[in-house]
Amino acid sequence: MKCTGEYFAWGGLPDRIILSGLIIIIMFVCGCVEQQQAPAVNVSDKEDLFFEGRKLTPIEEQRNNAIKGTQFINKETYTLQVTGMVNRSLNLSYEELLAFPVADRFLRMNCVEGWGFDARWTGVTLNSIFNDSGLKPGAKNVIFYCADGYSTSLELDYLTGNDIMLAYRLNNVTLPPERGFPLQLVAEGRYGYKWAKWITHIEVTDQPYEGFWESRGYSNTAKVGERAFGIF
Ligand SMILES: Nc1nc2c(c(=O)[nH]1)N[C@H]1C(S)=C(S)[C@@H](COP(=O)(O)O)O[C@H]1N2
Ligand SMILES: [Mo]
Repeated sequence: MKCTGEYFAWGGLPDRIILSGLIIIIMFVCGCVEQQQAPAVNVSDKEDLFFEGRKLTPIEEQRNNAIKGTQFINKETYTLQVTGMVNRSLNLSYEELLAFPVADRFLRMNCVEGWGFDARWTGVTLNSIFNDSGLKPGAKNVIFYCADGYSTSLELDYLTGNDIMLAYRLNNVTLPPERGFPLQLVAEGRYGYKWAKWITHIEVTDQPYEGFWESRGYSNTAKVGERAFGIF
């Protein structure tokens, strides 16, 4: 250690203090730099914070809600079943879902608890899926069954008329597991409890249906701005 030895031989006590100080500062700075190094991120997986000129709520600031916590679904083995009053039942893989025409929209999600957030939603419309499956005359409702046992339903006319989508990307990143990977229903204009996550099965029916929260007293229409529970 020629260099260090020379410094120590040359320096008096104040120099040593200054040198030690410098070394500590350098170590500290190096430590900081090292801590700031994030794991390699895929640039295409970087979250969008603006979309079509509008500000998005960062995912970190978006709340989430689930009756049984996060479900972890294996992309390789996952399929979305489409059954009931369709001409042809479907069993769509994740790759097949991504291959449909892409819907991409700015929309707000509002939970009945009073919180909400603005996000960019990207996915496949139910119209695209029903275009493949066909729909039998007389079909009225669509039930969404989820991996955690949750379920909810919506009127077929609302879903087709508003070109409602199943999202697989949120703020332009793959839907995170806690947010419903692989699919969350983007129930525009309806309360959060209609935004089913971890959807595994869609059933088309002519029967009325009450989902998890609906069978516990929450409104089955769940329109944002309308009363969602009891008389309040
Ligand atoms: N499968 C499943 N989907 C669900 C729920 C749930 O418990 N399980 N909670 C609903 C409720 S009450 C809300 S407010 C939204 C919250 O969506 P987020 O977690 O993406 O913010 O998810 C909805 N979808
Ligand atoms: Mo909710």
